[in-house]
Amino acid sequence: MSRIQDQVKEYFSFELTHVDKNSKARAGVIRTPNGDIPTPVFMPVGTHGAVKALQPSVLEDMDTKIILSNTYHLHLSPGSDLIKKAGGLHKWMNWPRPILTDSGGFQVFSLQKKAIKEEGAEFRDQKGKSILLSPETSIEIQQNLGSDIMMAFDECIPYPASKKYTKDSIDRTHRWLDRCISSWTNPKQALFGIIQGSTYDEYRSECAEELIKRDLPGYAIGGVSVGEGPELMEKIVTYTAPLMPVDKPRYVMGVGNPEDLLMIWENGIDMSDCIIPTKFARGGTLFTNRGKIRIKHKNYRRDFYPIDPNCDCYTCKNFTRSYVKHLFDSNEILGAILATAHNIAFYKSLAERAREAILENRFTEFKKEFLENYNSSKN
Ligand code: PRF
Ligand code: ZN
Repeated sequence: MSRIQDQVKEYFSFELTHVDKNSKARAGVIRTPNGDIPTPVFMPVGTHGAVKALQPSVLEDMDTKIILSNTYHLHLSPGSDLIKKAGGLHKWMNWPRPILTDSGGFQVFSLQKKAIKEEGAEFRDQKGKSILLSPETSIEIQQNLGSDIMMAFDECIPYPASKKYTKDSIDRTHRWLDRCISSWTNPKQALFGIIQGSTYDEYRSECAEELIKRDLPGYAIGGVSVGEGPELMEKIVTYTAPLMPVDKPRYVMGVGNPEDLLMIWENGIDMSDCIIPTKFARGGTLFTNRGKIRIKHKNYRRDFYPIDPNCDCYTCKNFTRSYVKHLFDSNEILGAILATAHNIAFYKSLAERAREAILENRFTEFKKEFLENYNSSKN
């Protein structure tokens, strides 16, 4: 029997279509059993098996290619055995396209009360029951869910971290990675490794080297956007991305604002996810090509323009700012629905425009022009 790393190649692959001639930005296609994903791609977050406020048919109409869901939350409720019984997460939530699941590492480590041991991470659920999430349980849960891409169980190192803490943590994350690989039995699901290393170049290099030895289908940069600020994040991504294999997808986890996306794409990153577009939408913050707007502001009361006149989403084609503001003012859930649909469409369009620009070797100009417009109302 061949290694799982070789078996997965029959079901999962990455094609690097083009690298921009004047930057490191790249366009490609990720092929999964549930569909192809042109890159760069932004993945909307569906933590509990639902992208908040959007039904799957709406995401399909918008041609969303892939969503992210979470091991940790679905394990706590309703449990992955139940979802397996229902036929897997795709069938259960009626989303036939690719799903990436995060391993739970990040979600557990964001908790106040937890104990990190060699075995895994121990924490208590809402009822006070002790739960251990380990490399083995994380992979078992992700295989029960049946996601197209699984993430390795890692420790997302908090910022700031000492060198000693970082070294001990990455060594343990690499031992955990080997246990993840040993538990990985389904070749229709790809396993991605996660590069940690905090702000230390030498540890980012060491992690990249260790992960590449394991010959995984894809690699991620973790441990960024954890409070280090945009300058340090750019420094880490700029340093780490070139250490990642050219012929595998590169993913930055949990990023970010439109500015952050342009930065990671410029550095040759292919994938990212973030709660920003969905979470901001529900709070009434909407993205436009001329910057963010707070739709509840009184100025929009008599504003009969669309959210973004250059957006062709359902919300912008059919409703005015005045109406969407009114929905928020009256606490109508349609406000959250229309706002979320717009923000997700905005992020999708940003990734698509970036891809076109890369294919035409004008990513740098595209980025400059986008940021000029995006920041134009700040003066
Ligand atoms: N590890 C995992 N998930 C994550 C992160 C990480 O470091 C981050 C950090 N931005 C977001 N989500 N497993
Ligand atoms: Zn719109």
